[in-house]
Amino acid sequence: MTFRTRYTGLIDRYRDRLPVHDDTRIIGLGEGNTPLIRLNNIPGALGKDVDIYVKYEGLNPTGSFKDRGMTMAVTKAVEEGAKAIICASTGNTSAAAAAYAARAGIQAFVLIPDGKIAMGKLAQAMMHGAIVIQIKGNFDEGMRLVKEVAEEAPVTIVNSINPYRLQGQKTAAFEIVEELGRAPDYHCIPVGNAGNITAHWMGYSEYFEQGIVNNRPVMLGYQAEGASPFIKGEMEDNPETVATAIRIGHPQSWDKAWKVREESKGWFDSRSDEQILRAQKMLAEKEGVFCEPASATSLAGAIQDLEEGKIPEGSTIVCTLTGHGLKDPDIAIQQSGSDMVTVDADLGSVKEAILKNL
Ligand code: AN7
Repeated sequence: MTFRTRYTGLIDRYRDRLPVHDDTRIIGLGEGNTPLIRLNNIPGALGKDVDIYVKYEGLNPTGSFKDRGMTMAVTKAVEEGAKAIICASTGNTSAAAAAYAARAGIQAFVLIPDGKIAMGKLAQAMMHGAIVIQIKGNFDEGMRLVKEVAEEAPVTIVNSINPYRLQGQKTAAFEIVEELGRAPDYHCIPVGNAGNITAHWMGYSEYFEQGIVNNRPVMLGYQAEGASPFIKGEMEDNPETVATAIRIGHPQSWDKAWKVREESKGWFDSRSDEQILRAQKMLAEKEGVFCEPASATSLAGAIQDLEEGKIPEGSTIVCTLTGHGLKDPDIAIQQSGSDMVTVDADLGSVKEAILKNL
């Protein structure tokens, strides 16, 4: 019997490709190494002959892809002597910042939009001991305030404008390539601040430029219709969407993401809240994969582009599912609540409920 080496997280695994030293104290929680799940039922339901894989980033320690960047950002902040970190967040960044700060023994401050953050994410930030500052404004206003306050107080910003975040997040592309033996033809990804699409392209390009693979994917970035500055071609001030994670009108990695689109010959497009929720439900019902609404934007994107022939049959597609479905139980229950039946607590009623649904 041989035992597998214990997986200790992405910094250990990709140490040579990340800006760490031999004696760097790693602040990690075993992040990365998430499953790449081939969809068995959805392509058939769409009547399309394609291989669609979902990279289930919801299985990271705090339930989103943010852990990849946060392990790097907090490791470096601690190495540089920081006693506190700060971020603005639509929820997942604050959950990750709170957890990694707790792990490091430093203080996290998180600015969140008042009332527009999914319940699971708020619970995480509070449980991990972050100081949660709700602002009467949206993410973009919070981001502006974080940049201003970091000039006046000893706090390290861990939003994706911190370059270590993208370094950590690029490892998702490494994992995909290693598993497929090549890069996919198309990579579909939800876009908010556009840090993740930028980081993926960095990862794919690193392997490509070093001759580890000889292809790179076409990068497809999808936004929610009500929060779609990349589709409108300009920043917007009042973003609105059910997918609160990507309720962002002033993306921080604006120029970088346009460059990704150009270099990968990709495109940006938007999907309605209805399409996003339909894709989320479809993944849960047909594949057993539960992601949060923002994450399903990638699949909603791929579905319409397949239907319209923009993505040809025969393609290998990877859709990033950025966050776990349990992050936002309210939306999930609202979507599915009508599926529940309430019956009397007797055998006849329970039996009837089963037989009429078989
Ligand atoms: C589930 O947590 O910006 O395009 O403050 O939580 O890299 O911003 C979250 C972003 C997609 C968009 N899916 O990624 C935050 C935050 C989920 C997310 C995105 C986010 P970027």
